[in-house]
Amino acid sequence: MKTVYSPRHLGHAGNVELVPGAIVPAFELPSRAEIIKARVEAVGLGPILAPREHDLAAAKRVHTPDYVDFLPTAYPMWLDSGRSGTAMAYTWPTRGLRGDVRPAAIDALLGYYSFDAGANFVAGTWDAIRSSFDVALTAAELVKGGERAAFALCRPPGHHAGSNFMGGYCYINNAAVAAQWFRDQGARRVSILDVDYHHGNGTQEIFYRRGDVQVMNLHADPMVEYPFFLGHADETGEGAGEGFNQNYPMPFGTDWERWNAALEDACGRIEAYAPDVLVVSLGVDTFEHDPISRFKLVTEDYPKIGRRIAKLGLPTLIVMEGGYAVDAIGVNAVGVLTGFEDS
Ligand code: 6XA
Ligand code: ZN
Repeated sequence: MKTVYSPRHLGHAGNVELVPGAIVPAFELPSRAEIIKARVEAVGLGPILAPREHDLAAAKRVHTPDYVDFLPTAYPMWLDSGRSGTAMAYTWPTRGLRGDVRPAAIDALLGYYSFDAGANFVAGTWDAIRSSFDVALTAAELVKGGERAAFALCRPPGHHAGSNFMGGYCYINNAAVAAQWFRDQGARRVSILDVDYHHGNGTQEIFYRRGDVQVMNLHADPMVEYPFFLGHADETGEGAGEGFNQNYPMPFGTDWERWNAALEDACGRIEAYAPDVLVVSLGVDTFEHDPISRFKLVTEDYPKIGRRIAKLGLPTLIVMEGGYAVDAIGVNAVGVLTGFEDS
């Protein structure tokens, strides 16, 4: 399997994040992607390719143009306002406030275009976002060109980013952009399977009213876990999208047996939908030792995920999302890929 990777993610570093009670160094670290890349090399998964540059028009197929255009301006505006360090949102146009007026100040724009304080900017953030987008589309091209599968080693991740908002370390929704790109290239139906520990609220929101992109999401119950405000089992799509969104919220402590039952059900629905191509949002924060998550998958489970996905027999783009147990992230993420390759 070919991997697409860019070192331009490295500038998205030194970020901080707000967790209950404190501002701490962000869990979403540059070393995550470097360790996965090193593991790809160590197991000889296949060649590692640099991304080709793509027009941002592809991002504007799933995000609003004003949102995409805001992203490169955010940090320069932050500097122009006399600040340095991390640009972070702190005010949101929630219920009772005006969400229909786009404000002018960077402090307000950060909140206007986000749902939490988890998508922050430092000097290298835009370049990393841009490279992550290019990585996803370059890997999508490999799949379109006939590869059975390709791995987009995206950083930053994307599945929390919706049509006009960022959050949860995500800015451009790489998996959604790729799914739309496949549609635009002639795929009639695309399935997205999101196996990250957290609900992919952005992906759900983008395709919620569409029947041409099916979205399957396995994640921790949003009643008790981030992103809290979406991801319940009764969210099944609307209008033309009715029946094409499926959520599998699961309790803290979920182990392989329970998680695998959800995976089986999701795979059955994908088989019934019979898409032309599959996009996998791959998070390995379901791991028992993940520092911010509470599922109990073990390292031996990850190749099983890859084998089950491979059994679908679909052209498959695998897009990297979360996973914060840095010591194990390479073995676990690449375990999914080698499991796929072995079957
Ligand atoms: C909020 C947790 C952000 C989770 C990001 C993630 N502090 N999403 O892994 O998949
Ligand atoms: Zn996650």
